[in-house]
Amino acid sequence: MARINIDQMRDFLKVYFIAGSNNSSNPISDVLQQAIKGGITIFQYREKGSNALTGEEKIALGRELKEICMAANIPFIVNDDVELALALDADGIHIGQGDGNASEIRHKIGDKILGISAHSLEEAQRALAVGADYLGVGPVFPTTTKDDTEEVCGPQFIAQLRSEGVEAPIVAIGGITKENAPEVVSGRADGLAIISAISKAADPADAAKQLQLIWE
Ligand code: FQP
Ligand code: MG
Repeated sequence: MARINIDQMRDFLKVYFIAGSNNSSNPISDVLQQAIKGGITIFQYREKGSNALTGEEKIALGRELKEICMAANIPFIVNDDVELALALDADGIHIGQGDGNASEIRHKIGDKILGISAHSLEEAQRALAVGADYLGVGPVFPTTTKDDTEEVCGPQFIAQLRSEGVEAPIVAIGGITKENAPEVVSGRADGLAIISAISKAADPADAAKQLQLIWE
């Protein structure tokens, strides 16, 4: 298999749902299935934070969520854990700036999708130089899901990266809702990465649908 094509990557990023077992009071496999019905285009398994599963339980849930994604034909990405991504034969991995040597990780995963978080032009350029298929940029708005985030950059930071010549696929992350998503689209992101606005929605299918409609 060859590396993913840029246009296909852009399409997959449109509605990027990220979640783990602690992001909903309902079983996350149910939430994922509803989100898929609503039209999410890619999923990241992020099992992290308070009460997160570890060991065999983390692997078992990953296997279950991967099966759901496979059946729905959407890519299954693993957050941080390269060994888990390989063990589950995930479609890809997402890493941040503190998650290890990106170049070594690109080597380990072969042609799987590699997403890298970037908070500056330099980080973006370095990520692309070592073989990132897409960039995660944010937080574009304040978020409560994660407490160790960088400063809020605003959706205009993505527009700035574009004007500085970054043409690679970019997904925006952090505090995105259906209300503020249009600003993110105007900032020329290729996609919206969402945790809470889907996982904690009363109706995750409808929440995903509303976000997907922004691209229509
Ligand atoms: N962008 C994306 C994506 N996914 C992420 N998980 C992050 C950014 C954040 O390592 P990181 O990555 O800074 O924090 P954590 O590992 O706690 O998530 F682009 F996919 F939307
Ligand atoms: Mg990380």
